[in-house]
Amino acid sequence: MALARSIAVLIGGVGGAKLASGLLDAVPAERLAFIVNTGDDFRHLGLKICPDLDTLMYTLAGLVNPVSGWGLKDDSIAALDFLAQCYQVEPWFRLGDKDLATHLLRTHWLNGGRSLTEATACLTKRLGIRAAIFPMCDEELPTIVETLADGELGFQEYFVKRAWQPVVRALRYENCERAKLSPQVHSALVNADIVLIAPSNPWLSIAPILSIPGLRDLLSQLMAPVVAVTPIIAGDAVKGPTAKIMRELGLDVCARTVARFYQGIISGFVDDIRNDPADFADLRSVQLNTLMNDQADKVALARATLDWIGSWSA
Ligand code: FO1
Repeated sequence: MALARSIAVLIGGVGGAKLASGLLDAVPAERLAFIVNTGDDFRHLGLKICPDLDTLMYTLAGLVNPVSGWGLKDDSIAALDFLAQCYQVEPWFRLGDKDLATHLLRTHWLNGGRSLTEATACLTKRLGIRAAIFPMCDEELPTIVETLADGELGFQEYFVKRAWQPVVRALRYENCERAKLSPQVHSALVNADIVLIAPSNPWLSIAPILSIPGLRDLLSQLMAPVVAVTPIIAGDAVKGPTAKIMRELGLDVCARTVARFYQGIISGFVDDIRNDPADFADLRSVQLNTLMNDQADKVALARATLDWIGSWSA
């Protein structure tokens, strides 16, 4: 029965968190382990900010801002306004007042010697989240965006400050050769009955995770099905720069390109019903509604994906 299986999910930002929310309604929380991109992390005003970890934490805790998909609902920006008005600090990265509490506590714990894995476990426990949330690694592994006209940009400078407008020439996952697979991530993967790759941006959110030495090999050797869900629907991304980046990297904006990107590590691919039926070579594939407009869509996609994978062994 699909519902009793252990599921590990490689995941990035807002798009991935939607599927995570569906999975939480479809599977007992204790069976879920999320392995989260930290390539977007940075230090800002002395605080350690982990956007993808926080987006997932807030989503699973039912606290996320439903409009933006990141940050907290019912938050204010009095601190940011005061910084701008009194201290002339440009408020380009919107940190809400309540959200600041998370960054303060995490930074305090990291400064006190806890690892990011430990700090994340403490935060999630206190937020009442029963699913496991692991940063992809404990080392800092910042994504660097090489742009055509503006040189190298840090991820948030590219994504937020420059509103992902600079043309991308290449992406680098700095320090990746020094990153280590944590025991928690290793154990979540080897004990999973199913590994999912969320419909997150493959180049910005999933590639940093895959750049950790040993992770690709581990995934390719697992007996469990490894299944990716398309982030491309009808030639475009639902939100964010996935399609734009694909074009800038000279790639065809279609689900097959994404499946090819995961070649060697996935055994199945969930395509969208709106996409032209494609030949995914030796991969198992299915077309489902991957557009998640509301909670019912999220749960339906989670259930249909797990049922489809469950049917492989029937
Ligand atoms: N995204 C924005 O587009 N603008 C922001 O000002 C912004 C602030 C922010 C603060 C905390 C946080 O956890 C996330 C925040 N994000 C913001 C989202 C985030 O930077 C991106 O969505 C991800 O890094 C991409 O996955």
